[in-house]
Amino acid sequence: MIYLQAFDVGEYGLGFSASELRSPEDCRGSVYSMDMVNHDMNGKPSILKNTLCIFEEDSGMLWRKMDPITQRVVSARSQRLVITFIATLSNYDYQFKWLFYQDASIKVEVGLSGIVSQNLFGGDGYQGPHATKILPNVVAQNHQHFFVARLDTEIDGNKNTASAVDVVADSSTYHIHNTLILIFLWETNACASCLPFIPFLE
Ligand SMILES: [Cu+2]
Repeated sequence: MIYLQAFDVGEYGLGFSASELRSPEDCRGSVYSMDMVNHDMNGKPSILKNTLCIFEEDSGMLWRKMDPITQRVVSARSQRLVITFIATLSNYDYQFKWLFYQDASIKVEVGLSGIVSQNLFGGDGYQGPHATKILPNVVAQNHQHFFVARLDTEIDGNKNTASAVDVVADSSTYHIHNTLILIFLWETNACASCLPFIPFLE
């Protein structure tokens, strides 16, 4: 196989690289472990033993309220459901966690740990902005990792509407950017800008 670029997920195969999970280091508490069904390089199904685990864990405070008059406090902890697997790709272990909360929010966490990616460097060695020299002829190149997830939830069927709520300045003249609830008819409508005061791109 020829690797054109270091697309870890697409070229190495994230599913192929799933590693067996071990409790309690990888998954804590009351753990439900599962095998994953994957496919091999020829498209044939293969079983990856004990590579997916499901468990619950504390995730901070769900809500709290103190009555200022009576000084009574009522609070509740949040439990989140974790579905996780770990893929070992060369020098890294990637942990993927899908997190389901009691307030109906869903999050994805991706974590990497391991050792730095290294290259040999000839001559007198490297001194420059593109890598860190870690031994006389060995460098760890500077690079980034990007993770992109696309959610197609289909909760309760396909008649759902995706929307976002944003707080914008009031104005006497109507403008789309003053709308508090934005309905997304197309995926591109959901693009958001990181710049302040420009809540959504059209
Ligand atoms: Cu890397």
